[in-house]
Amino acid sequence: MRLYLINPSNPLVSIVRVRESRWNRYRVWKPLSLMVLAGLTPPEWEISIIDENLGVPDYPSMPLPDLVGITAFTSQANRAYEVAAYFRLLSVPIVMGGIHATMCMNEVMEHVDSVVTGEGEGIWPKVLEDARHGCLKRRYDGGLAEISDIPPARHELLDTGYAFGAIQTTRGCPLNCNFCSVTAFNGVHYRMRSIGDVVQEFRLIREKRVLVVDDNLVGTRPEHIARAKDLFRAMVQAKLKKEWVAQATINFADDEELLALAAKAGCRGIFIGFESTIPKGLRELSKKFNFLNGRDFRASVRRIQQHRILVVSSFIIGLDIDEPGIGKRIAEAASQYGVDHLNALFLTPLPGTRLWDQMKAEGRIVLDKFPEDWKYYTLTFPVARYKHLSLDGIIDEMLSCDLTFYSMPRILRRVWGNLWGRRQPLISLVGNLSYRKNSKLSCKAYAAFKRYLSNRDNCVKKL
Ligand code: B12
Ligand code: SF4
Repeated sequence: MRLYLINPSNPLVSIVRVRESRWNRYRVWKPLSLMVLAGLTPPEWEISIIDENLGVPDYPSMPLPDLVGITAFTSQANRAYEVAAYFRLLSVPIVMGGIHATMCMNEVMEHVDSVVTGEGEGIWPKVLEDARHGCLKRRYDGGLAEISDIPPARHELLDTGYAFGAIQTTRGCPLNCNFCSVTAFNGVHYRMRSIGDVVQEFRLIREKRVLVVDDNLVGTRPEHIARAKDLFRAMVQAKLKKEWVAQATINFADDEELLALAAKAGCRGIFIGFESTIPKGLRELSKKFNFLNGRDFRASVRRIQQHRILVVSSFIIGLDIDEPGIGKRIAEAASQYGVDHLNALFLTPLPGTRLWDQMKAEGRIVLDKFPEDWKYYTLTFPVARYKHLSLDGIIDEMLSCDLTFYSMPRILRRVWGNLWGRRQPLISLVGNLSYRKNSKLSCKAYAAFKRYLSNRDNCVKKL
């Protein structure tokens, strides 16, 4: 029995020609969900994982599979449906799962034979069994898996073309920000894998560099932090010699021992959602956690950097409190905090989130011709109506934010600081230049986006 597991090309990285430049490999990340599903698949299935982000294969020249499984984030949904349509014409059954299938089950059902909502661990073997007997159901629900049931991912099935391996050590996040799909998918459950399982799985990863995909690596409560320390200690003891990057909340900076252990275990970069520069903004996003106990962001960032860990910050533009000038204000705040990179994104109502419900009720979701419009749900386009910012206004704010933070003098100052602090100056330089180049490319993307809008209905007027 032949199984294709497909990650449809993603509009953000499909422009990356991975085979043309080795630097491009740093922009493509392994689809861990498919490697986990492969780990749950019995040996009678011959599995191929196809990541279209490395290049779309010539499907007609490939042997026909008995089953196709597709994963998709919302922004990949259109391409997922194209792939499904192709295989359906050939009468190959299609199963789709993942975050988009879970949040938009009815839509997905129109395009595939079978939809799996929730996590795959508890249900995928049953789906395969039904597929083998030709009796796939229209819908399966995997719910939330027992954390101990997560098998080691089949890392060896995808071992070329990527700069980073991928692993997951926890699932979910104890916080509940209104724009985030993580809690919508997982509830407020924060589940931690056994340290033994994680260390063992790290050993299966061939890449020296690894993306830890956890939404919140160290959690928020004392027991979460204690477990993170134990994990880092075990990683040091196991002499894994990996260098890794991860996501966490700003409380990562609060515990010196945690930072020292993380650095010793190989942490080289941390992605932190600052989201807004003022408490009112954080309150709007239900992320008050960031400003608890009168936090000093500059001091927090410094404490992390003292362990030679780069800090990538994320901010959101388009909050109800955001007025003209917000782009520059965010760039100035991020510079003042001293972060190494700034990743600014448009406030985007993702399906299934509280923000979606609120914006929908207020009639503010402007790009609402689905599924076509999903391709713009990458957080890099303004898809809604923003309270104080017009379409041109919010795009200008984004450009001003990026061009201010990534001006050459500021880049050189940051890289000099990294050189002085012996904090991966080369990576910092390349990262900064690549963000700078991206912001220039964004101008073209915004122009195309505006053309798309003006070619259909009166979308521009609504924005
Ligand atoms: C790692 C990650 C990335 C990596 C991508 C790695 C990759 N190639 O997959 C990077 C950094 C590149 C990235 C980028 C983006 N991401 Co991201 N990312 C994640 C993160 C943190 C982990 C994903 C992961 O690997 N999880 C581990 C696997 C094992 O879990 P899983 O994918 O849920 O799979 C399980 C089930 O869903 C199910 N399943 C999944 N697929 C299938 C398929 C079948 C057939 C079956 C049966 C079951 C099944 O079984 C699996 C095992 O239980 C998630 C948050 C999250 N917790 O999922 C956000 C998340 C998926 N990202 C999100 C977003 C918004 C983005 C960006 C748009 C943001 C941006 N501008 O940077 C981009 C766009 C990328 C794109 N593809 O279009 C949102 C997506 C929401 C949505 N509705 O689509 C999430 C949920 C985060 C959030 N805060 O809301 N991301
Ligand atoms: S802290 Fe991050 S992962 Fe957790 S709910 Fe907020 S945005 Fe989502």
